[in-house]
Amino acid sequence: MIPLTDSQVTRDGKALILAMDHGLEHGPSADFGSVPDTLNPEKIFETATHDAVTCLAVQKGIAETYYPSYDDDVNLLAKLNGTSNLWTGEPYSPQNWTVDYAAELGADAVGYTVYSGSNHECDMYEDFRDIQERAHREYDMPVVMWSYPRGQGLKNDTKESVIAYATRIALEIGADMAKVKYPGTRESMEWAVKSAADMPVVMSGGSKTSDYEFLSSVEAVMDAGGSGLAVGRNVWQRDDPERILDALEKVIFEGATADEAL
Ligand code: FBP
Repeated sequence: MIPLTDSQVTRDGKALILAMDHGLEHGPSADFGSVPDTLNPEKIFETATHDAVTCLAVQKGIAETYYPSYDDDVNLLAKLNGTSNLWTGEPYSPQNWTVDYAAELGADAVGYTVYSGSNHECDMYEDFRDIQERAHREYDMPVVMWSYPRGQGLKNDTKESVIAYATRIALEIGADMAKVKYPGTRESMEWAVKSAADMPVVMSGGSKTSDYEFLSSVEAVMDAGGSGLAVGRNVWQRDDPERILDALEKVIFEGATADEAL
């Protein structure tokens, strides 16, 4: 495991990863319809220059075109795989670019989604093995796993035992950080963090909620020993992303409560 206590993915061992791969994962109408300005990736890169953001997770086409103008101000997390929701089979997320190409574009870290529990689990573990070994051996580059158990055999993909399993899988197959869905309570998150031993765990933002509800879940994650957040819609679907980033900075890096941060 590559220690992330002081890296370009984290600040003081904590992370606020801004994610913007939703155009691929969900399509523009689903996530950008209410905020059409954000269709232009430039807008997200501007948002990612906020001090609170430790790195920006994007797909290859976006990194190739927009990252060169921001490489001094933004750390790049290359999200190497991704799938559209036009795919209706068992969950699978194909690799769209290589570790080598991500490194060439200046990536500081790579990200990979693994759907444990899917009928394609074996293929995804093999894909993950190759990228993890290449990232570690050749580039000393951390690998963040979007660890999302899902598939036809899984009824509830956010229950405590599933999220703890998700963090443990990430640890055991070699991730340096796991990004998991919030299991709903501080106690459940604590179990997920413990299950990951020394590997940092961050919460996945999810669909947009109220300021208070969102910040309270981030507060609970930090109280549970989590290392921060990887978030998309709960930041850039807001009218004022700066304001929520100011508040997140207080909760994640300064230990404030949701009430104090607001
Ligand atoms: P959000 O904070 O908007 O949920 O983004 C995090 C993320 O993991 C994105 O990287 C990805 O596009 C999306 O969630 C996938 O969500 P799902 O697979 O649940 O539809």
